[in-house]
This record gives sequence, C-alpha cells and structure tokens, in this order.
Amino acid sequence: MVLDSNWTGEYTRPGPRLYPHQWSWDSAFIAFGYARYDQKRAIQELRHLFDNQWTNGLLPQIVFDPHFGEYFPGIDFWHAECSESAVCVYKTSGVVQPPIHATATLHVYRHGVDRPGARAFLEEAFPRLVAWHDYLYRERDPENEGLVYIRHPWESGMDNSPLWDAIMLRMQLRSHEIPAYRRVDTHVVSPADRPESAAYDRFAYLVQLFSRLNYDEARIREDCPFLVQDVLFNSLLCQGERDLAQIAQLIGEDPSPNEERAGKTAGAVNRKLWDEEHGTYLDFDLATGQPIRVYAAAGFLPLFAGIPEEQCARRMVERLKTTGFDLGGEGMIAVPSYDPLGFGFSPSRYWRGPVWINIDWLLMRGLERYGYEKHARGLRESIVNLVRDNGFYEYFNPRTGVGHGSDLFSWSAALLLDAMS
Ligand code: 9YW
Repeated sequence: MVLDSNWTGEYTRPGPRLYPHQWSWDSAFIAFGYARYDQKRAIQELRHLFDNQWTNGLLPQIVFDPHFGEYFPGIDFWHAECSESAVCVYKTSGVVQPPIHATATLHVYRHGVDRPGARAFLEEAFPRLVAWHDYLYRERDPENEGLVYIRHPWESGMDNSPLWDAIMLRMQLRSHEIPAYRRVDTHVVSPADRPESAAYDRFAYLVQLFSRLNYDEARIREDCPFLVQDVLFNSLLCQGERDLAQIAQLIGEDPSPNEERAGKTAGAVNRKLWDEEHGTYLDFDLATGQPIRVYAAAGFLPLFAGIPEEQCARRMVERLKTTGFDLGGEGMIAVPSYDPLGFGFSPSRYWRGPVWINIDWLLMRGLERYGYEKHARGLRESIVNLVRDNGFYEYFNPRTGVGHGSDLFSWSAALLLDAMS
C-alpha cells in the first residue's frame, strides 16, 4: 500500500525518491486519507508538521528529514536559521504552502473512531492553527484587505503553472544574480516532466533573496518581484477559517474572530478576484496592480470554500463545461489543471495541463457543495478510474491518462481513499 510504504514512522513522504522530506499541504491531504482508517497516523502526520512551526506562526513548506540528503533546495540553500523565528525541532524551508490544515484537522476529528483522542487533538492543534492563520493575516496582508499574498511559486503548491509565466519573464536575471545550485529532481524523473531550468534559476534567486533579507517580511515585501494574491491559497484560507471557527466551538473557544475573518476573505475574493467577463476567478499580481489573465483549474476552487453566489457558481460550471476543461465531456479523462486551449498548455509537464488528483478532489467537493451532484459523481469516477488504470502517479496526461512525475505518490492514494469512502 502506497501510504504504508511512504510512512517513515514520523510522517509520510509525498513520493519515495523525488520527495523524501515532509511537505506541508501534502501532509494535510494525506491526513484526509488516514482519517478513516488510521486516526493515530493522521494525528502524527499533522503533529510532526505543527512541531516544526516557526515561533512567528509560519508553517513551513518543507520539514527536512536529516536521514535524507538528496533534494534541492536542501537545508543549506534555505538558511532558515537567518530568521530568529525559525526555532523548530528539525530544519525547514522558509516558504509556506496553501493552508488546508484546519480543514484536515477538523476532518480527522469528524471521522476519528477514538473520540477522546480526536477531541484532545483538536485542543492541541487549535493554538497552532490560530498562530498559522494569524501569521498569514498579519505578515501577508499589509493593507488589511482580507487577502494574503504568496511570494514564491512554491507557495502556490502549483509552482510551474502558466499562472506565473509573465512574472517569471519579467524577472530578467543577470548571470551573477543566479545562485550556483545543482538540481536533483531531473535525475530522479524525466526532465521533460519537470520545470525548465529558467524557472529553477528564478526559484533559486527568490530563495536567496529571502535568506539575504533574513526572512524579514517587511523587507521581502519591498524587494520581492513575486507578490501574488492567489485564488486557491485564499480560498483554502477562507475555508480554513470557517473550520477553525467550528473547532473553536467544539472546544469551547470563541468562534467569532474566525467567522469574521472567513467572511472578510470571502468578500474580498469576490470583489477583487472575480472575473465577470469570463465567469471565473483570477489571481492578482501586486507588483503590477493587475489581474493575472491566465485560466487555470485553480480559478474554480472558490467553490470548495463556498465563496461564489449561486449565480456565479452556475456560470463557473458552464465555463468548466464549455471550455477546454471539458467537465462532463468526452475529450478529457478528468479536469486538467490548465485549459488545454491556453497558450502555455502541455499534457505532460508539471502543472501546465496534466490532471492532478488534489485539484480535482477539491473541485469535486466544491461541486458537491453547490449541489452539482451529477458532475461531482462524474469527476469522482474519473479520478478513481484514472488511478486504478494508470497507477498512483503524481499527475496524468489529461488525454491519455498516462502517469508522470513520481510514482507511488502519497496524496493520489490518500485522496482516493477519501473519495471512495
Ligand atoms: C517541490 C511535494 C510537492 C508538492 C507541490 C508540488 C511539488 C515541488 O511537490 O513541489 O520540489 O517542492 O508542486 O504541490 O507539495 O509533493
């Protein structure tokens, strides 16, 4: 079983060779899978991440396992110790990933068979989750808009998406500005599946910028060429706040601050990120003050958080059906991560079009939430068949179903377990 083989005793590796350390949103997705059949592991998974939270609340994208060296960028590239807040058990990276942790924690509570254990974990996790969301609203929303920014493509969880192409192109680096580094990923899987080296130059440049600025967010905000209010990140934060309010209620805390923040973020997503012309949501580039007019599947994920009004949701579903996303149609095996009719599409390259199970799982839950049962059921069947027929890959060609990236990929297994139960 995929999850058992990736379990280290402390956390679950996202993939056996490509991703040996602990990744933040992977662990949350993995906890969804464990929730029903191994509550203890679901809790351990999240606890291992929370134990490595920075003192300012930042929940790191990667917690490094000292037993595994082979990964770029590793501990020595991040220099997280430059931040006085990075006081944790293990070394970590210095960026974050989408905040789906409160939602995962509540899910583990709801499905846990050991009720006292599940409740005790809610009490343990609550202050961690509050500190995490407080960090985001405090450090990443300087104008108090209710929308937080990300400052690296890795923070989106979709690092090679065409969403970032214009910003990457704008970052014209002189050769002395590109740090020396050696990639490991292209030795583990086919380089044709992975981001180009021009993208990695920019990823590495940003990491070096953060460490040079000692991870001081006020200074990063001034100098960083990548500052984006991302639809998926803010939608998950909004749902996370709704779930944190539920957790507060369950353990006898005041839910109103979280309810208020959820409402504020939902309102801001609708006001600032909705694209009336195309009936979807768009990311906003804070450096240019303009929306990013790139149409990715993530633009539909406010459905997961109940953000759009019914009428907007209807337009979104129409758009999903009539564009290259082909919801419910015959052309695509499941909903691709990026519109195949878009300029940056590739059926096999990382985040530029392949089907990702986590994106379709979020969309499936969103469609269910709005009562689009037939489409939700269709999408569930598509992803179950896709994995059954092709294996537990990281992502899949949307036309042929051929798997790419890491094999034995943990969240593909975990979310399948959840989708089938
Ligand atoms: C990287 C681990 C991570 C995921 C991201 C995915 C990829 C690249 O792998 O990140 O090297 O960190 O884009 O969403 O969490 O599975």
